[in-house]
Amino acid sequence: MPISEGAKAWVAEVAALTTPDKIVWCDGSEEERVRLTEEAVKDGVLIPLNQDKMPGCYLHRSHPSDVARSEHLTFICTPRADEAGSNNNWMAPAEARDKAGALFKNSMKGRTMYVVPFLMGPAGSAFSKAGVELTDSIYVVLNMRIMTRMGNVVWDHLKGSNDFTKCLHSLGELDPDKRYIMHFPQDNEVWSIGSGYGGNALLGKKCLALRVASYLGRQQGWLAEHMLILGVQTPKGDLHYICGAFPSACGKTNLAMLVPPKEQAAKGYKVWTLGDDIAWLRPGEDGRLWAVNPEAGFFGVVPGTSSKTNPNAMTTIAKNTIYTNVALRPDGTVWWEGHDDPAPKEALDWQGRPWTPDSPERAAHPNSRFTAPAAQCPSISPEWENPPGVPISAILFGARRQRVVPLIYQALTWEHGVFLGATLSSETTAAAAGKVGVLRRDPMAMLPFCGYNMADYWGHWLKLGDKLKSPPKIFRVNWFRTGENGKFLWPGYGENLRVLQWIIDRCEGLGEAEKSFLGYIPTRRAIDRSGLDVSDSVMDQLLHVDRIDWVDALYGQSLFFEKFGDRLPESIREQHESLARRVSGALQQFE
Ligand code: GTP
Ligand code: SPV
Ligand code: MN
Repeated sequence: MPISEGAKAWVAEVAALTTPDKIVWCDGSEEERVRLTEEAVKDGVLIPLNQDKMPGCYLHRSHPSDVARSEHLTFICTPRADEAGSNNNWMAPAEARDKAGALFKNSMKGRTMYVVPFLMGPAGSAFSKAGVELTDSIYVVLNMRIMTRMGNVVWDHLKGSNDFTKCLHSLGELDPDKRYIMHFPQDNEVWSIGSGYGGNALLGKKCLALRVASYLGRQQGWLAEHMLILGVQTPKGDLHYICGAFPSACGKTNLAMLVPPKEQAAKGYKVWTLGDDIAWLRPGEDGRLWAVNPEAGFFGVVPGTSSKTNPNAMTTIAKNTIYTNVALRPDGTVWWEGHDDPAPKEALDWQGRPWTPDSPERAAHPNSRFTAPAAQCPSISPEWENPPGVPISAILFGARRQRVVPLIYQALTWEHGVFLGATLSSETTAAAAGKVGVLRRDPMAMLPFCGYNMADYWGHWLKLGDKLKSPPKIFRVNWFRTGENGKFLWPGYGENLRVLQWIIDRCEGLGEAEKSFLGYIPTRRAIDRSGLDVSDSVMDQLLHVDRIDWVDALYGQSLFFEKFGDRLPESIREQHESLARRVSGALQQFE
């Protein structure tokens, strides 16, 4: 198919503003990948790794001030501030275009502008969305090639239409003081300048597939979520698909690629991977909720990845992978904290500086990442590119909470489940610039990614539930509870399947539970611990809920909800009040 006319006109317009030396239209071919990779190596953007040990793998080092998403420089630029809500930074569209426009002026002088057509979702699917990213970063092009369906496939998909998201990106000066990530959802447009890092620069990911898509989803009756998608095959042969929303660096990739522990594998459990970061959800004609992964690759956290924690990821990233900000060993292979191998005697750290095990700093950046094709994952589901997606049995909301939140509990109803999502809070991680380990509210793990007012978003969740004859059951999970010694109580990773087993039991009307003031909590014996070294007392600590803690939590929830004023859906207010009543009832019983 010919290139859409709207794309040609827009490219000319942007070229006039940014004045690149050269314009390259990307076609997505293998020949193009080889040529661009060679160029990136020549320019020092990519360092080839040991091609015998790691075929097709390269290392990229970011600017040290550009290693995570910049949430404080990310704006939703809707005509009115209340459309963006207190969950977003807002700027008036005209002001945003002026501010960023001034930075884009001549920003590509002396550089090449790449035209990167890309699809979020499989080609030919009515649910897929097209985008065109104009960028002066060859690293962005090569990453987009892995993370999306990139190239001529897009023009075929569009069939001449101009229905694509305009994604404008320039590295600018890579100066945090001259950096903006601006979203104009009403215009289906994103402008990003001054950063080359993942979520700030690969505009198909968080910018299109979450912020813009969530805005469109509200208008069109679907949801764009920060969720993994996995399938669990039970010994009976049934398949249950599960989505999980966990904040950044809280375990989505690991859960999505879970390898069953020996005991469970022997019983006949099998886990399939469909997506590790983003899910688009729609009600199906059968009254169930269906999920599609719009991405084609994984942009995953490297540190902590090993054959012990995530063997499927280790296989996935053994070839054709771009590593960002990890350490380089003398033999041209990479290393990071938590790698299978012990610390190398000498290496170059993520900034290319000599490093030894005695160095005070970490060898790999805590937010170092791999970019790898999803198709390389050994557990990739045969259904992962199925245009209508897969039907969802359960939705998990998970986060990092050292205290207060038990390992697992189940919501009483869909409305209560939406409330569990709305009150999700987590200790911050290195995935966004800022302090690590600070507790913050992160509703549905979407605080940094919801393209409109969060109160309206909760309303949209509630309305969508009304359309579902068989809504997924909703659960809250927490792999990160710690004991007195500060160590994690739950072994996590593959052993999380034991928690999924209870979740599936509950979906099938089984699974022993006690009704607590929080929701349904499994009895100690309802979690399968066969072959696992977790004592009864540790299990009790994991499942314990403390009433005083929840009096405190209720107060924090009120303060948070106040920020949304009258827009807060009545049903969320009711859920909060009924939790308060249940907690105080529990307190009276306690006294
Ligand atoms: P984003 O890509 O930022 O959205 O992150 P993610 O949610 O996919 O998180 P990921 O699976 O990459 O995990 C982040 C960190 O949490 C890694 O360092 C993991 O080793 C660690 N982690 C993941 N699952 C578990 C678990 O079950 N228990 C413990 N203790 N740590 C875990
Ligand atoms: C996250 O931070 O949630 C990520 C990485 O998945 S990024 O693409 O930078 O958003
Ligand atoms: Mn993420």
